[in-house]
Amino acid sequence: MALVEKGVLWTSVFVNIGPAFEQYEPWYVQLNPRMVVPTLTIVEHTIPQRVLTDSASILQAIDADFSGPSLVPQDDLSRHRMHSWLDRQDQLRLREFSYARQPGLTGVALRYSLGLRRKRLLKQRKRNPNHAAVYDQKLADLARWREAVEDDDGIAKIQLQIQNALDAMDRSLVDHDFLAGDHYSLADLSWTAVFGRLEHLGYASWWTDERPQLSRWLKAMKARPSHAQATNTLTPWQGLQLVARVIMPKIFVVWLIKIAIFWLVAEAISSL
Ligand SMILES: N[C@@H](CCC(=O)N[C@@H](CS)C(=O)NCC(=O)O)C(=O)O
Repeated sequence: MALVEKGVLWTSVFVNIGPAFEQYEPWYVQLNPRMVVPTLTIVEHTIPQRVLTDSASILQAIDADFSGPSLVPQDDLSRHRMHSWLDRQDQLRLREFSYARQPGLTGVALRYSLGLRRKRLLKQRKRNPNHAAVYDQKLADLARWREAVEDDDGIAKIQLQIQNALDAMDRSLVDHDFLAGDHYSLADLSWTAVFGRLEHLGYASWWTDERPQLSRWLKAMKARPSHAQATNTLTPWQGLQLVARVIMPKIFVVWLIKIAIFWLVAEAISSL
């Protein structure tokens, strides 16, 4: 969204963070040793290629590096407000919250995937000993992540932090059109993405049934052309294809082994 707002030419590379776990492949680890999305590679003719990780840093670099409308307020008070909203977003453990609270079968699959992730990381560590240290860090991160998902009190605390932030936003939006003040900024951008995640988890009533200012603000954010151009929602069919592409070859191999065993047993019996 920030790239669209700035009028920068960009292309997206789809990284399947589950079930294919492409973020653990060595090519991605080299770009982003924390093995998370997003990652931004800035390719320009005039400056050497730069790789940026962590959304708050990515957003600030996009604003600083490219011309186009400024996404950082000029006055000190608004700039301070913007940074405090960015920090508040950065501190939320949204990944843990999402994995714990994702409803339905998707939720079951996501939580189950945490065990598969460990196996995949151990495999990648063995295959790529030159990256062993970063794989160890990721394994430690994964252990904390799994612990957090199972800790109901901890997840309830994250929920409270989110709801407190929403209350504060709703109050500040009484006097201003945007989170940092009277101008659209990186704070609006970054929190719009959080609302996308909360909506996906089924918490839209947190701003449709209560917090009217927030509801008005989010409608305006979603009406910006950058929202439609930058969000890419998978249809259920595309989601199914994504999972099938990873699972089907495995099922095929298992069936091949079963048929081979059956054939060997049948051969052994007939030769008796
Ligand atoms: N603070 C980081 C958080 C990134 C993050 O947690 N990304 C998750 C999205 S669910 C991810 O890539 N998870 C994959 C993994 O940890 O294996 C940022 O904003 O860039």
